[in-house]
Amino acid sequence: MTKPRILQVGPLSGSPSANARLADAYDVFELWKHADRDQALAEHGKDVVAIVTSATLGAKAELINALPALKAICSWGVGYETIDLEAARKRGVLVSNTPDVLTDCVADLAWGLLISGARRMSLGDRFVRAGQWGQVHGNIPLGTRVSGKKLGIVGLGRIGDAIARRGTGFDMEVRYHNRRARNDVPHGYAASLVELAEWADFLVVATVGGPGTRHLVNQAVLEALGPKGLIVNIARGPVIDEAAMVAAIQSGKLGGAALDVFEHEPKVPEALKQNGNTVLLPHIGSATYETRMEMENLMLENLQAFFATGRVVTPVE
Ligand code: 8YV
Repeated sequence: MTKPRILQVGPLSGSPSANARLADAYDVFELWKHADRDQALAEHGKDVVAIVTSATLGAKAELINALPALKAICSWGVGYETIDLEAARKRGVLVSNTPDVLTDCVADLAWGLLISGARRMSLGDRFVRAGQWGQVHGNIPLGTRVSGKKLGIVGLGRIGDAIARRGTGFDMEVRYHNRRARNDVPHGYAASLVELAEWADFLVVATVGGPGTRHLVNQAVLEALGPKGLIVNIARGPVIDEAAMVAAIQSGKLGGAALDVFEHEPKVPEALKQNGNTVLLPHIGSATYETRMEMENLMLENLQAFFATGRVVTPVE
């Protein structure tokens, strides 16, 4: 039996076995291996029915429109701001992502960042490794208590909910900012993000990315969070105005930042690396063996369901 033809935008290197499983079940056109993309698309793109991509790799209109037989885009990841949904809709192309399976791990990492930032765990780790413990007078600067504090969440969706749930275990009061208030949660709603930041000790960014949320966390929000406040971001880098964040940290108007995502990944501003009040991770929110395996399985299930039934299991709507 001939294998269905798919286009893979790039290697899914953070997935345990996705590349091998795709190659096993499908006739894969490996786009990233071609130096001249346009020529490769013209030559090999005619019978491609589905694209496999990721939140990072995306699928632009130019790619979607270069594939005349395209019917589905199956992405490995929950975020889809890099996929041109409008171009897909116009062509009647289905789009799927991998929601839910990564929620717990991303929420866990948000808490790891929060505690690490507040309790200066990264700084302490660097201090010990540098052999400074016992070599210098004193120790690292005192941290901030976590339990019983005020937790602000920007974007109370699936991941925001999971972060909030963990907050109750730390005896925290939780409030959130969304475009609209939710009537199914016990947490307080702040219509103004500046007001939420003024109130919060810790502000965790868990909203979707894309043009609608770009620089939502701006200078005013960061300064409202204040010299004792900590910003945590496990969502998308561009949600925070990174230049404003660097300036606020450097001037002491913002207490600290614990970040898994950056505005221009993989570039991280030198000023953030040099500052002792930051925790910096390389976008690893979903990067556990279990979650990456579940993301891989769900992406493959979507693809399989599409070829078997013409529908996907977890459509982006
Ligand atoms: C992925 C993510 O690591 O799912 C998402 O939206 O940001 C992460 O889980 C990565 O972006 C996949 O490319």
